[in-house]
Amino acid sequence: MFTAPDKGPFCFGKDKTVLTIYFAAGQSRWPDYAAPLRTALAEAGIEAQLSPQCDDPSAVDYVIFAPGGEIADFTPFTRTKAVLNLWAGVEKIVSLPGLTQPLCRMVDPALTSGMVEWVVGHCLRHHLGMDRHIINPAHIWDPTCPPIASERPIAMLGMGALGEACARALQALGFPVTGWSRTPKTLEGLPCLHGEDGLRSALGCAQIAVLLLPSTPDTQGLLNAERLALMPKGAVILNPGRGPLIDDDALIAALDSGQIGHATLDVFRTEPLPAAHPFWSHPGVTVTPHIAAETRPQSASRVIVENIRRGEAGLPFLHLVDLARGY
Ligand code: NDP
Ligand code: OXD
Repeated sequence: MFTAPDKGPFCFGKDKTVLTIYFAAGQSRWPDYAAPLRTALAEAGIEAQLSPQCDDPSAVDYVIFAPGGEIADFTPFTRTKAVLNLWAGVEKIVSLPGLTQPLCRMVDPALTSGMVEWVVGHCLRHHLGMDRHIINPAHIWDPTCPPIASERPIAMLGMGALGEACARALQALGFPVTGWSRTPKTLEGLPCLHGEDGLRSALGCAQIAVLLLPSTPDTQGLLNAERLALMPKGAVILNPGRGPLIDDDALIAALDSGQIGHATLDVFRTEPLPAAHPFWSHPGVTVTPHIAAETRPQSASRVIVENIRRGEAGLPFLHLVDLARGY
């Protein structure tokens, strides 16, 4: 049986189904999520037994999940109508054994805001050359003004929920942004390319490239030596997407040669980034510890509950992952 350790099951009416929802997103997250999830369920009029414990997987209607959570095999979850991920990235889930249930990734307005702030902040750091003035031990008076935004083309690789929001925010500051995605897209006022030719063309003029692609078999090592060489000399790379998008050795070589001026990296092939990894000590690399954006319990709980509501109403789930495609 499921237990609701602190509050017990929700019961708002005698004749309604009480759903069983298993919070399998890690015990450490439960204290932050318990109240917002219960509030969102109550607001949606959904009766549920919500618990971070599960004694009977075959009785679970919905699983709330995160990588590193409690489930390594979905086979016993025979009745489960959807797995609702708290993360946007799903590469650690799509290949878990027994996952035949619909998988929904997280598109959370607060997570999107966080990503927009990280991307805009780091673009502006490089665009304005802020480091020159922040770290200036010799007190050099160099009045060179940076170009204005309209003179600094940016490539946004990945034009999904996060990429498009970041592209629009950068555009609003005046940067000419070219997007790139897997499929052709027509977006109001925002050029978006696709395919190998599109990638070459987006990189060919980009002084800053932002990687907001998922990690899939098709995107492994996407930014390799050949593609880094397409960029204007001294270009900047921002990677808040996933570590495997970049060929690490090719990036170090491009930084050493000056082809790439700087790389600000939030995600890595191995996390935490191993102490001996050359990224830590390379003067052309800024490491941030996978903090670009985080799912927030209040807003994410509403997204999760909306999907449960849709599942119960027989409506299509939002943010459904294509397991074969990997995102
Ligand atoms: P979406 O699924 O909404 O968007 C993914 C985008 O990548 C789409 O535009 C898609 O193209 C494009 N894409 C996928 N595969 C390819 C390919 N082979 N070639 C070209 N384009 C491709 O994801 P989100 O925007 O929500 O998130 C993007 C990634 O950001 C996540 O997968 C995750 O890895 C990372 N992330 C990092 C965080 C952090 O803190 N560092 C926080 C949250 C997310 P199309 O539109 O044609 O399908
Ligand atoms: C995510 C992340 O995918 O935090 O949500 O990286």
